Amino acid sequence: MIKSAVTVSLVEQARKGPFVFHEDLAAACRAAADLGFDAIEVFAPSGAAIRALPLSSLLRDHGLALAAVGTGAGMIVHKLSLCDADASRREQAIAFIRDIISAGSEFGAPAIIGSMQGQWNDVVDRPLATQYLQDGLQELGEYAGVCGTTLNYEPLNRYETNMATTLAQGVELLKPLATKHVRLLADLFHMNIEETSIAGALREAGSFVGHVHFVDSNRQAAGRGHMDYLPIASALTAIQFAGYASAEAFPVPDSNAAARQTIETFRKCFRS
Ligand code: LER
Ligand code: MN
Repeated sequence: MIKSAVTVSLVEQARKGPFVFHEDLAAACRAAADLGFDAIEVFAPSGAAIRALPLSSLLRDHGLALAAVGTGAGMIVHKLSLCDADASRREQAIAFIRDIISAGSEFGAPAIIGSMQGQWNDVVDRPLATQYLQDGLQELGEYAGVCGTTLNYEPLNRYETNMATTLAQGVELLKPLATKHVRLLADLFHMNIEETSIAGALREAGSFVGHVHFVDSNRQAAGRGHMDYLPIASALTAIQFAGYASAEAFPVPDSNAAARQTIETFRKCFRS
């Protein structure tokens, strides 16, 4: 059964980012539980920052799970990426992500690699960047397996990456890897920009889909844009997706209203 989640960002530099809740983890957990969400997804500054949170007690007290942990602070705050031309910077990127994988795994949560995948450029051409990214995903996927969790690789739209922008390109990137612990994150906002058919792309990617960012065409809460959710919900059901549909959306008009709108759309899609 598909489960619901809502994002909470604890990264100061991502204050204007597409996260439903910002800063106050306790308030976010209370609101998520009141609305009936199954889980929260946390975007934190680092693995150490995750360990320093009162996450166990908040999750337990509110009957919530941890759906996933984001790694984007590595890019936003430290400008680290898996495609960096400098080997020591790539190593720092790997170390940063490993620590988040480890911290998330203590709660059974996978980590997400979105912006930290990086981009190819004049210095690191596309084949070399692809090699660096695959090497990084292989190492980090193996590590996720050792930690008893998985890793979700997220294709992004063309304005955020020039690596994989569609699920099919994501599958192409992951297929040669020896590790089977890396799966795809299907973010409906990015897919709305890049895919010919969102439902078709989900069906094609099938069991590679490990996590969904559940959001509308305008990156607002599901139900506040012009996304056609019916074929998307049918595709996710058809591929027997049993992970999280996690609301990664702007807090418009405010966090609580965005969360409420999301769970209403989620129930229409997956619980009726
Ligand atoms: C970035 O646009 C995004 O969708 C995030 O999930 C990546 O960390
Ligand atoms: Mn996303």
